[in-house]
Amino acid sequence: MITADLIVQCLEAEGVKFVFGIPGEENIRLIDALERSDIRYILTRHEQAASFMAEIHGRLTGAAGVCSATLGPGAINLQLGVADATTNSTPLVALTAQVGLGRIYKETHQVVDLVSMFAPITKAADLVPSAAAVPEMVRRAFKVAQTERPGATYLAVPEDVEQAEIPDGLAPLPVNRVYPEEPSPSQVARAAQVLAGSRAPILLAGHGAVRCEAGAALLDLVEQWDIPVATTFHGKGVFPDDHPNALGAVGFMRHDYANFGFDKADVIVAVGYELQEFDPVKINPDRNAEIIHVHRFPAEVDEHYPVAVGIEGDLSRTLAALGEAVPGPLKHEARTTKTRELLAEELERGRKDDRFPLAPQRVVADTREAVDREGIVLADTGAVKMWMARLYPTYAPNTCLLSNGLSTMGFALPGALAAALVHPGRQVLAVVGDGAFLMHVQEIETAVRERIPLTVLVWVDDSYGLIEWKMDLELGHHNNVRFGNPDFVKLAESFGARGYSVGAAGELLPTLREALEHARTEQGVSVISCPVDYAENLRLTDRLGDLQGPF
Ligand SMILES: Cc1ncc(C[n+]2csc(CCOP(=O)(O)OP(=O)(O)O)c2C)c(N)n1
Repeated sequence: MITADLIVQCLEAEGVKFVFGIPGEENIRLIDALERSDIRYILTRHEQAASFMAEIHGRLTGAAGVCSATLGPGAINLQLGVADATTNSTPLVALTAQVGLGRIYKETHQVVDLVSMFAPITKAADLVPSAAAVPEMVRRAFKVAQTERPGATYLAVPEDVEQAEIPDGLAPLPVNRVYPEEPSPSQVARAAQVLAGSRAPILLAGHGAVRCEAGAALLDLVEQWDIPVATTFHGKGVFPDDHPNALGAVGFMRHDYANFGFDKADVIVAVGYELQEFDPVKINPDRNAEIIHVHRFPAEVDEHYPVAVGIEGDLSRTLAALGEAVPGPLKHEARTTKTRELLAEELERGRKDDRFPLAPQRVVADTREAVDREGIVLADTGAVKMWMARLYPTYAPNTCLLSNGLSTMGFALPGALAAALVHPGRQVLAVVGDGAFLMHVQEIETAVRERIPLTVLVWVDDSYGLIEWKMDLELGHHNNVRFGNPDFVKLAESFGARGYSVGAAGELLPTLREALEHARTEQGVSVISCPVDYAENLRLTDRLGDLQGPF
């Protein structure tokens, strides 16, 4: 046995089902050892796509997704998804080759200091110095990646270490889990005191609430207290948007409907909120709301996030303890009704809007119509994310996935492949701008080859739309954002996939349904190109600017 075999044994012991990546000369033995295991190696067409696949795998399972690359250029290509995972609190383990220990100390072909390059974008980055270190180092990489607050970890395996014969007796270490603590009764009592003096409390559910599966406890507490609940973009779905207490999502660049719920709030109960999700200045600009911070770890310091009480521990048990300490219902002046009406009206107007190119609201409404409650939508970064995040009603956690920590373009298409592997049988839809689509269009080949069902809805505006929007807003004009596009139907067909082009508003919904059905019944791969009318972008920001609260 050589080190490569031991690494694979350790991955199996961690429960790894997939490794995403591209091999290189320096890790062929690892790839070969994977082939002899029960782990499925998904060969991708870009290492960056492999890192996004591992990230979405980690996001949906809570267990680290694994991506792999060769040394130097391959490893560097993994970095965007690795950084995205860390900033999006998602467990991921990146494994790459490195030049052998026999030459790493000198100027030598393809050497760069990978550990130093990965250190700032991971929770831990290390070089594996010997076969003997493998069981401990792989176990630690997974443990650190998966422990709250989760993120990426990195291991570099030198070529000569990977090939080394291993001494007898080396085996994977047993996997242990880190269990959350019980909330401190004295902190719960302090929180109860703050709530007793509050006239307008509001609840904010963030990404941590999704990861820690606090949805059921959240629902119980909100119904008991009868207070409004907003989610972050990453929290979407942890509280169902069709519940009467749901305000929708906060995080949009302007004062959106849900933000009005915070205008009068004097106490914000923040459950699993991480400040990287969006700047708390958006919900507490005047710093007059006190924060009850409920999470597995202490809050980051921010002047707009004044923590009156921090409770660290299991989120569901903390919410239950708060419910026992404060029976409710609580009085609150913030009203959900007006916010909910505004959201519903905007979506309803969109549903009936027959213009071509399509109104963004129409695309969101039809997407919601085509995807069932458990179906997973991945919305890429751009204006498309803004429309989906604020308007797409979400009913279950992890069914509307966005990148709002690093806000990277390009993750949604490769991520959709991982989502389909994790949840075969569930609908999966990648919703991407035409800019982001061409960043990872090559993974359509991966989907076709590996028979992974994939449906991609491309919002076509021939521009980096979000940047055009921002330039128009702040500069009054735009430049260097417009581009041309290929024929998306022919492009899809050239990969052996189906291509659809939406030519009228009424065509979108039946096309979405047909493509999703093709994915379900035949593991089909489809690309739908849908022209959108981004004149709505400025209209939206103008309208929100004119909206007067509080309500
Ligand atoms: C990898 C990466 N590059 C650049 C950006 C900056 N950026 C954010 S949104 C955006 C435009 C996205 O364009 P497109 O994918 O066409 O979507 P649209 O905004 O038109 O909906 C850009 C360039 C980013 N977030 N990530």
